Amino acid sequence: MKAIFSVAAAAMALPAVALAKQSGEIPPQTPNPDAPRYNIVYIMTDDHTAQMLSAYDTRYAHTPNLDRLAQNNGVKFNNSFVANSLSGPSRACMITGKHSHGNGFYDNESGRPFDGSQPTFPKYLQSVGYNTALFGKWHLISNPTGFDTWRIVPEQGDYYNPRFINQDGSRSVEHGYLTNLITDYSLDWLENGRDKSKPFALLIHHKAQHRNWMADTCNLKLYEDKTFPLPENFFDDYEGRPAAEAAEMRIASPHDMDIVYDLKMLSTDSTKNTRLTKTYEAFVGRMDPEQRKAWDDFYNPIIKEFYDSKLEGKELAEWKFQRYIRDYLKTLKSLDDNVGRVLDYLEEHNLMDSTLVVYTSDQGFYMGEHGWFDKRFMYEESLNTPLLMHLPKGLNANGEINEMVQNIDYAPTFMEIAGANIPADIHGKSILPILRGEHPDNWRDAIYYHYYEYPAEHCVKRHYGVRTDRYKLMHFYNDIDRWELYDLQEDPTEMHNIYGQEGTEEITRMLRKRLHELQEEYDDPIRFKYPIKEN
Ligand code: SGN
Ligand code: CA
Repeated sequence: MKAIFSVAAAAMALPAVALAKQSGEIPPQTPNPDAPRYNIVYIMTDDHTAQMLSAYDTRYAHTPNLDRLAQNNGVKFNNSFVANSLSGPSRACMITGKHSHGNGFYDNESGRPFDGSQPTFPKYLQSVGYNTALFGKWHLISNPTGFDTWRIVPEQGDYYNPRFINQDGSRSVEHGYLTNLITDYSLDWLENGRDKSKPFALLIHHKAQHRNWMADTCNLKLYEDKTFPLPENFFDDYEGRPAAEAAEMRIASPHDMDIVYDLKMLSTDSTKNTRLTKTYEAFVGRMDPEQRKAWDDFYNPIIKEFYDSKLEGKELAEWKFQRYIRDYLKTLKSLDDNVGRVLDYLEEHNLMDSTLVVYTSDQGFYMGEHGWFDKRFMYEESLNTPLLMHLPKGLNANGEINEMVQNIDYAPTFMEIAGANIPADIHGKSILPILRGEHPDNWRDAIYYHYYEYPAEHCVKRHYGVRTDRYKLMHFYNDIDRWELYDLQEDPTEMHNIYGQEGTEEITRMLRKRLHELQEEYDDPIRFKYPIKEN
């Protein structure tokens, strides 16, 4: 769907980051002859949150294939974070190894394309002899660079009979369900497309689990007999958190979570049309008659029951929550099955011992926590992103990893594996030592976060912050000037903003100092606009 809000004005106000620094070719490489040069399969989904992955949380989802990744020669990261919890910006951080101000891609809605001439990890891998490919959601406006082969979906992509942008610049529409098709193209490249004399890096980028959670017809009937637990802070009153209160991502709100578009309650009575009915009609309008019949056969009885029941208030909010979780899980079933197809292929072709398989998402997501869906905030559910890896032979880490890692770390990790030279201006750190089973003493003790897309859909105000293993300090700025402080040990659901409270002076001072140091280390120009003074 097209952006509802224009952030052109806001985007113009963004610092014109050192654009000159971003451009440029890969410097001549002196490849490390001792590098392990594993193949890399990087599977990234959209909006798949750890609460909905059974390796992390068994309350809702059963994801046996994803869980398989972390079992036997696999690892699960318990402290895995993004640098900017929004699709395009997160992808730009991942591919460059730099925070948003370093790669110049701040937000989705301003329409400013990613500068594809800047160094990215696929280019480094290519330059040391890797064969590289990308299939699926890209979301960086400019066409991909650094890939020998690519095929992407325009913008957010379509679940059914999706449009594709092909490498030769042509566009096509393919019949089928997107999660299956992206996997088909990836497996076909592994089997028939790649240069088998070279190590490879394959990036499989799914649209699933992005809104509006349209499941494949074969999975529609799943989970209808299940009632899922509401998060304990579903009915949050946002006390002491004005930025949270201002956000427009409440499941209970008819404006925010659309009964037709999000929950598929399309009525033949046009007086029941909503803000997003037309968008929904366009989506289901992509289906062929057989797909549409299966869809209508499933949803029509639910639609009738829903409008007959005339639910209101808390009952309606809880009903919306249950439908949201069910649709999300039905969509997830395809994702888990398709990750299974990739693992099966790698196993059947004896590639598991030589291939690092990474599974992650472009960010986490709210599944009713604080009453929300969507992401963007530096609160835990959307700051976190799932991260599971199958490790090839020679990497001896096993089980759970507690070091704090961030999506800016993937690029330097892949570069080190390939034997490329990690550039000095990269922000991330290679996690290869951790994958070898080491616990480096000087590993980071805090992560930095910065979100920019405002004013925009969902109305999440700009903010930056620091998170340590126990505390989080955030500053919401722009049309607000509010600080928030959480003790994650005492208050893991972040309901009590203790900033300014008696007894927090020392920890606040320490966190402000750390925040300032990180802004200096990463050279974030925001520090000149909001200098952090000792309090
Ligand atoms: C779309 C969605 C939003 C979502 C953004 C960003 N609206 O605009 O709900 O926050 O994408 O998501 S929709 O009506 O088009 O579904 S992101 O994952 O791509 O960053
Ligand atoms: Ca996303």
